[in-house]
Amino acid sequence: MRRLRVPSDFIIGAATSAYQVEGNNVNADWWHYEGERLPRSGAACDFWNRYRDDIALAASLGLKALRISIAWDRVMPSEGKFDDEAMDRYVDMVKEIRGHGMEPIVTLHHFVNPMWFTSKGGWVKGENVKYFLDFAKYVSDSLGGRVKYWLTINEVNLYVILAYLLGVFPPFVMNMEYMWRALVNLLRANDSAYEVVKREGNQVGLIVHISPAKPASRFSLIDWGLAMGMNYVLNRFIANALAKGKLPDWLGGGEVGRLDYIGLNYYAVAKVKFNPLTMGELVANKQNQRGWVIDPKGLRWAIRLIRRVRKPIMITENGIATDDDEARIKYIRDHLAIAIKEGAIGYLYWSLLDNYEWEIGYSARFGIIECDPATLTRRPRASAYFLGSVASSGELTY
Ligand code: IFM
Repeated sequence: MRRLRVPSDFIIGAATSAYQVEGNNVNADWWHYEGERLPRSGAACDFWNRYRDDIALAASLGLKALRISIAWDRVMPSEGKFDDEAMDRYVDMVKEIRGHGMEPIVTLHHFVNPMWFTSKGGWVKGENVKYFLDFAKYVSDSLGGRVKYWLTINEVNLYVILAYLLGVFPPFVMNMEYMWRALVNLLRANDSAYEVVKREGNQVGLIVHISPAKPASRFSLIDWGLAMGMNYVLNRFIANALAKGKLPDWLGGGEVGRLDYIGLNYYAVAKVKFNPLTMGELVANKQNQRGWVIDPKGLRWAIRLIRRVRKPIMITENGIATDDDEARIKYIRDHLAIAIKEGAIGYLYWSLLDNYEWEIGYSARFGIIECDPATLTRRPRASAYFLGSVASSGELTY
């Protein structure tokens, strides 16, 4: 085993998102489609009521940061209306995180929109961006200077693929043109939200999801072609746009990419295989309940790709869905070592708790803390103590 010193300013913690842990986000577009096209989330982890205990538990493990998101659907349940009580609870969450000596890292948009926003045409309409900015301003005014690390939009590049190209997430659109339109609007929303949230001393970032695509068979030209296509649409387009700070002319041009640091979410590589029925599919790996192919070297590739943006990189998500906690510890060791060696500024494991994993419900367990979906009992796994001890000792053996 080798030893690695964790730089003293390197942030180690865990990540969550509002919809996946809070429960009963009844004004969200996602909630609207549950039961019909999506699994029910119900009370999720009931973080909305239990956050104080969860934050205390995270801190007791030794973690130094907790990433949360603010549910737009809760603080703006209908158009033009703000729910101050809901916002007060987020203010309290941030105070609790700080009070326990951890760094709060706050995301404004994590996949979910208020239903009223989606009914107005959602992200494909440029004129709707203003609603998000009203929300960003309200949140920024309410949280004031309590938050240093902000993240405007989670996985901007993957979200548009899931919601507007593959039709897996609401509003279930399968249209390439809509996907690009939504991406442009979200990137513009990021830039404007940056202006709204930016204050002296804070850091405002944007999150991208990078998953290097590889051909399932090195001997198949068609697999190579599919992998190249996926690398462009998912990985290279966003890296290039942010590195150049502008959109290509075919998307209308214009500056994009206002950010102080970049959040990088990396989980696995994508092995792409031709399938005559669906065109392409991803090869599944049984080691991961999500089926993703684990390869820590992919994180190095992702960091090097995103380095072109010339901004500090924080690993804002990295995780494995498994019941084999030894495998989770190995996963964390391997990826955290790469993150440190490649000069990232932080590493947030996904996720603090087993939670609602979108279109597959509660069947993927990413948590370092087990959360029983029936009883909501929390039980830290060995991986939680492992990550906490690295964070507090400043030393990683790998
Ligand atoms: O659960 C999600 C999270 O919401 C966004 N990034 C990927 C995670 C695992 O699928």
